[in-house]
Order: sequence, then structure tokens, then C-alpha cells
Amino acid sequence: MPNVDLGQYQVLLVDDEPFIRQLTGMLLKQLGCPNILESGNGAEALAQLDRPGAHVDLILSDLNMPDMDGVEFVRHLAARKGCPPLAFLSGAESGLLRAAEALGRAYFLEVLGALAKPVNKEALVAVLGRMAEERVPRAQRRGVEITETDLGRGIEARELVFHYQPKIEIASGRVSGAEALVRWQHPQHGLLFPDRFIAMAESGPLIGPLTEALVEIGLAQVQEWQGAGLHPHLGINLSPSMLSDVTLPDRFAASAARYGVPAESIVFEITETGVAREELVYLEIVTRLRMKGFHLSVDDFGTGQSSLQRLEALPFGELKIDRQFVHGAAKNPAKAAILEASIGLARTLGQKSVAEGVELKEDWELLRRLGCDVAQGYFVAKPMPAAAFPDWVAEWSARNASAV
Ligand code: G
Ligand code: G
Ligand code: MN
Repeated sequence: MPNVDLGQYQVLLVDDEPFIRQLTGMLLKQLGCPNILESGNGAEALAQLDRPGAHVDLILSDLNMPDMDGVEFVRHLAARKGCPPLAFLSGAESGLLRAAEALGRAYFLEVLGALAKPVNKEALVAVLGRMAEERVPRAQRRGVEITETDLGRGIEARELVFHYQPKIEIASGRVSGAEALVRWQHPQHGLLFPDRFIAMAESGPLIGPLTEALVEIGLAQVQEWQGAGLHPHLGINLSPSMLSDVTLPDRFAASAARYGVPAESIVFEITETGVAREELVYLEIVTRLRMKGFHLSVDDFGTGQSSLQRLEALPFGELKIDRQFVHGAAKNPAKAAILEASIGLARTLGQKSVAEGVELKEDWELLRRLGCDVAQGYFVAKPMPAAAFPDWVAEWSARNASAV
């Protein structure tokens, strides 16, 4: 169990069967999570959420309920501001649970998973764990209103930092790179995660300055590492909305030259949704990024709508398989099949396969058997501040050397 203090979380349980609410509530209490609200259907749950002063950190909701079922409930939740993360409970077939998950995600809700009823402890722990990561407890950041002006100020004041998560070559155990994940060290609100500000930036005028600032932070970091004899590739995320400015490749190349960092050290991770975009401008930008020597990676592969034909046509050298196909694959034949097919596809296209979200040893072993090239996830390490990275690499390398 990750280090979360569940005692301060408030959970809303939505199910029409009192027995299921009782059983699930009992398990939650056993896991150290005593603050539970209950509702018998979606309408009641919405009323609970609307009560003045009410706060909920996690919603566990049934799908099949009288009056307002789980699907309608999701639609209402999506229309609200600041909806807490949710997970579904259902006796329904697993295909239906997956469809409900997909629907929630399509509405941009944070869907943590689906639990078959009766809920077992292991599955519940997994959902609670997903809520945790190393995030600031939601209780501490509730009610924080982030504005564009504030973000603009934060960028200027250099309050954005990267945390770095190692990427490991599975066959050799070597550290092949790191992914840069942005955090905002906010003077009043503490450490803020990208879900709080990236989307806002993407839809407004800050997208340009933000992209520029992040690439500079990454380049400065690589320069520092190279000075210290470290040569990991650095993965930098680019949102599709950042790829509409044709001068980007030239500007990135000029920045890299200024820092004395070879373009080959940078891997731009671009989500598959972006890869699928038809615009010529997009095509031009990714092609020219590659021409300048930067590497390109298809992020979250398997969740977007890119066609296989386009994947073949674009100059991507790396396929990052989305964690939903990685986590638990060793025990889930459907996931394992998708994983195997994705790794095979990458190999056929001459691309490197990277599995993200590797949390379990058994999934790591499966990836090794399937011939996946690189793994990233909590099983190896969580994202860490820049200052911790060199020591971590030294420790990992020493442990790895003594293991072979
Ligand atoms: O750890 P995590 O919460 O950092 O990241 C959540 C998501 O936010 C990632 O999947 C990634 O898509 C996005 N993200 C993280 N860092 C960056 C960044 O520097 N730039 C962009 N555009 N997206 C990022
Ligand atoms: O979409 P993007 O690939 O850029 O995703 C990176 C996100 O995944 C970050 O939010 C990061 O913190 C998170 N992450 C990294 N490793 C794991 C893991 O093992 N499990 C889970 N649940 N999330 C992870
Ligand atoms: Mn990424």
C-alpha cells in the first residue's frame, strides 16, 4: 500500500443494495478509511455532493441502479466543476464495466478503475493506491482556484520544475533515460500536478510560453547531467495543441545548440491523439523535429485513434504502451494480448517499445518474456526531483551490477 493517509479521505459510496454498501464500507474501514458517505442512487449522490460544505475525495459508484443509473450519473458529474476521481462497482460483465470507464474518461473524469462486485480487498487497495501516487493529499489543495494570470506569473517566476522518472532497458537493466513530468512549486498552494494547470494552458495563450519554458528546463537539466557524466535520454511531453507553430523545430534546435545538448538526447513524447491529427502543419512539425535530430515517441499508445498506416508513415522511433494495458497484464489475458501485439507492432516498424505504468514484478517479468525494450513505472521508481536523480542512478546501477 502506498504511503497515503486514508484517514483523511472522504469516500462516497453509491449503490442501491445496502448489503453491498455495508460490505464495501467495512473493507474501506479495515483499510483505514473511516469517512464514508452513502447514497442509494445517482440523484441522491448528486444531492450529497451539493450539500454546502460537502467534500468528497473519491466516488465508488454502481452502474445498475434505479432512478438514475451509473451512466447518467457520470454525465451529471461531468457537467460539474472539480469532480472527484471515481471508480465503478458492478456485478455487470467486464465488457460493460470497461465501456463505463471509457465513457467517464471521454468526459474527462478521473476514472481510477472498475471493481467487480462483491468488491475484494486487493482490488480496492489498487484503486486507493492509484489515487495516491506522491500527490499532495487532496484535502490540502481543495478549493484552490488556479487562474491564467497566476500561471503566467508562475512561469515568469520559474516556479515550474520537472520531476524525473527513470526509463529502464529491460534486457540489460541499464538506465536508458528519464521522462520529465512537470510540477508547479506554487508559493501558496504547494506542489501542484499537471492535471491542475496543463489543460488550462493548452486552451489559452500560455501554451507557447509554457512549452518554451519547459523545453528550456529540460535542456538545462540535460546539460547539467552531461557535465556530471550522466547521459540519459530525456523524454519531454508535448501536447498536440503545442504542435501548431511551424517555427517550433527551429526554435527547439536553436535552444538545444545554445545549451550544447545534442538533439539526439531529447525524445519528444506526443500523445497518440496528436499523432492521428491530419493537419499538414502537424505533419510538417513532427517531420522537421525529427530532421533536426530529436527523437519522437508515441505516448499513451492504445488509447487514441491513430491508424496503423499513419504510425508507419510518421517518423516516430518509440511506442509508449499505455499503462492500462500494462498494469495487471500478467493476470489478465486480454491485456497481455494487447501488450504482445503492441510490442510486436513496434518491433515490425523498427520502433522501440516502452511500457509505462509498470507497478508489479509479475508485469515486469511478462514484459521481459514478451521482449519489450524499455519499462517505466513505480516498480522501478516514482518520479523524483532533479536533485535525487544522480544518486538514484548510482544506486540502481550498483544494485543492477551486483545482480548480474
Ligand atoms: O505525473 P503526472 O501527474 O505528471 O502527469 C500527468 C500527465 O500530465 C502526463 O500523462 C502527461 O501527459 C502530462 N504532463 C506531465 N508533464 C508534462 C509536461 O511537461 N508537458 C505536457 N504537455 N504535459 C505533461
Ligand atoms: O501520459 P504520460 O505518459 O506522460 O504519463 C505519465 C504519468 O504516469 C505521470 O502522471 C506519472 O506520474 C504516472 N506514472 C508513472 N509510473 C506510474 C505507475 O507505475 N503507475 C501509475 N499509476 N502511474 C504512473
Ligand atoms: Mn509521457
